Amino acid sequence: MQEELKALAQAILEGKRNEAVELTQKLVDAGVTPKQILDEGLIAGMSVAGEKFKNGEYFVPEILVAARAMKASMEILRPLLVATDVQPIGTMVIGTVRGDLHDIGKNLVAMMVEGAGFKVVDLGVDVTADKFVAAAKEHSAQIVGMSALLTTTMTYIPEVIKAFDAEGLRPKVKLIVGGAPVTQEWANQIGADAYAPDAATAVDRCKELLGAA
Ligand code: B1M
Repeated sequence: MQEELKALAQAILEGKRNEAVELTQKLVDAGVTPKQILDEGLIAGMSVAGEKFKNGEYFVPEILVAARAMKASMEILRPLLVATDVQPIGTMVIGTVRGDLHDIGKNLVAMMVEGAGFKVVDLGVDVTADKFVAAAKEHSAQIVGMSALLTTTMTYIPEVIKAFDAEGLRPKVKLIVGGAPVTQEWANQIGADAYAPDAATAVDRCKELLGAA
């Protein structure tokens, strides 16, 4: 089944959704564990896609189709993973902040972080500080991600950070920020724990933050 696992990683990398779904089902039927299919098929494929994105070999459309293929395969694996109690490497709550309806970049980050083995709770767009805090508590998230695409909404991010401070959650929950107008310098200034300029780097930062959470 090693060949099929490699083929699955390749199908994810190339964004071939139907092929990825077929191979995932074939591997499940052959008795390969959901964990192995996740690690050596889906995550392996998404990691290479992430590297290519960072190197400038892949652009947003390629990442989107790869993530879509991964999501389709995950539909098959998710119930099996739950049944076998495979633990995610961490939990991230993510959303686009209040007043902001842009979600393409946030979705990419969510998909890639999920592809790296995290459980991701996506709160959608126009998310208030209260909602971020409540979801972080409910899901015992180690990481909360905030996305903002407008100069008028990025200013809400410090409000969310203040809410986490006020709840005394900062030692347990690490906050990562991103979106076109957000910079590393600004992230430092507002006291965020991490900043990522793109979805692939967000995966690296989230893994680093897990060590700190
Ligand atoms: Co809007 N929009 N938009 N828009 N829009 C921008 C952002 C804008 C730069 C266009 C422009 O004027 N040139 C401008 C903002 C100007 C500013 O604030 N400085 C703008 C504006 C003004 C507006 C409206 C106000 C327009 C109006 O109605 N007058 C309005 C606002 C609505 C609202 O949110 N309240 C609006 C509406 C819309 C649409 C609904 C039409 C649509 C959004 C559809 C959707 O998202 N479902 C839209 C779009 C598509 C854009 C542009 C064209 C593209 C954004 C995008 O999806 N990029 C954008 C111009 C542009 O960027 N060229 C623009 C692709 C995406 C993959 O990149 O989101 O940057 P991005 O995400 C990257 C990184 O930033 C990072 O990783 C991602 C992937 O690598 N990243 C993170 C993102 N979030 C992260 C979180 C992290 C880490 C990394 O950690 C948690």
